[in-house]
Amino acid sequence: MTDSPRESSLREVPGVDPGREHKVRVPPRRREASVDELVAGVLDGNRTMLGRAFTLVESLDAGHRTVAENMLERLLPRTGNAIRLGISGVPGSGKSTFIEALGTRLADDGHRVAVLAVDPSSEISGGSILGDKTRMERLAMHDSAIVRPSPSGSVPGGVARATRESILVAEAAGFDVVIVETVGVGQSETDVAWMTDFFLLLAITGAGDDLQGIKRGVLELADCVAINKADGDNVSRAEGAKGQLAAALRLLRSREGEAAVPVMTCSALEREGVAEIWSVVEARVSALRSDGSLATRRREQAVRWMDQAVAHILDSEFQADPGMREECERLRARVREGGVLPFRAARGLVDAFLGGKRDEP
Ligand SMILES: Nc1nc2c(ncn2[C@@H]2O[C@H](COP(=O)(O)OP(=O)(O)OP(=O)(O)O)[C@@H](O)[C@H]2O)c(=O)[nH]1
Ligand SMILES: [Mg+2]
Repeated sequence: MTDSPRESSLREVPGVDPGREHKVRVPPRRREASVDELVAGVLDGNRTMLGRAFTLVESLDAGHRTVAENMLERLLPRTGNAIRLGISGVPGSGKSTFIEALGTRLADDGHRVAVLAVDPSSEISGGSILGDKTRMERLAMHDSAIVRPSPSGSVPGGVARATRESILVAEAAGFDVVIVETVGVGQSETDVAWMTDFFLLLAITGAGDDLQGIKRGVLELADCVAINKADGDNVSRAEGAKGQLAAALRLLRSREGEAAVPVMTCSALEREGVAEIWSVVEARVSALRSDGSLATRRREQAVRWMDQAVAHILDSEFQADPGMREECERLRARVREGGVLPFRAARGLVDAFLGGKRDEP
């Protein structure tokens, strides 16, 4: 990895005393990098440029979007070569600890590992839960790894888009394992399952050997479930939960020909079972790759990405339209009073918005 030193500059500042010129050191003003510089820097694995490329794809600014899309288009031929692993689980299930254990192991073995976080709470609160406590100190310091927290203060759908694009940036920079961590909140698990090759669900046992807060819909997306914290006096509870879950999964996925979803136990803290889980991931992804279904899965993901983008673009243009904002407020008040059917009000707003668009020169 090469790091370029931050440019510092000396600028001439006219002095108060006529005839004498003072030279004052001013903080460097960061010039925006050109698409050429970004592309070259990312392909070269330059960390500074990589950071700027991530920041760029996270930006909501319309000008930045154009640069980001031009950059991504140029990087695209160099993408697609990583194993994309999505990891989710309830808060505190040990995702970050697991990624620290797996990531350092892979990096020590010669892999290049990028970790990206999807934190949908940043879209609501503007803050980033995952960013504050990544618990990946060793991995973040590793020469062959990069840990990128979730962008904060985004728009709905913005984090997912930025993460999808960040995967491409990381692949173009030569990372061969991309891990996406997400807290199990809202739409985020589905989003992550739809941007990765393998979706690993981390579970933990509750008071008994029941599993905490697993949603059926999320279970259906999982390619493997790992019951974490199988250590100390929790081992037998974890083993009990494993048996129950395996039985439940057999019922859930009883369609003929469908392979059973592996259920495993591990201790991220003690780094037990982590290598075994990675073997499952590797075997599955290479099987998908060799029979062509990985390419199919990724193409279907790309189509879904486009469909979602249409909805997001329309929504953000609608929200940004000043005329619509007033009209929305007016109709919200009427809906609140019960004076108009919500669906009819929405229809009217959309018609007005599209009508306005058509009238534009
Ligand atoms: N005993 C035990 N504790 C663990 C294990 N893995 C994680 N922990 C602990 O569980 C707590 C939460 O771990 P994190 O890795 O931050 O969990 P997380 O799922 O990333 O949490 P959020 O990002 O907040 O959703 C920490 O105190 C960890 O030390 C494990 O395998 N065994
Ligand atoms: Mg975490």
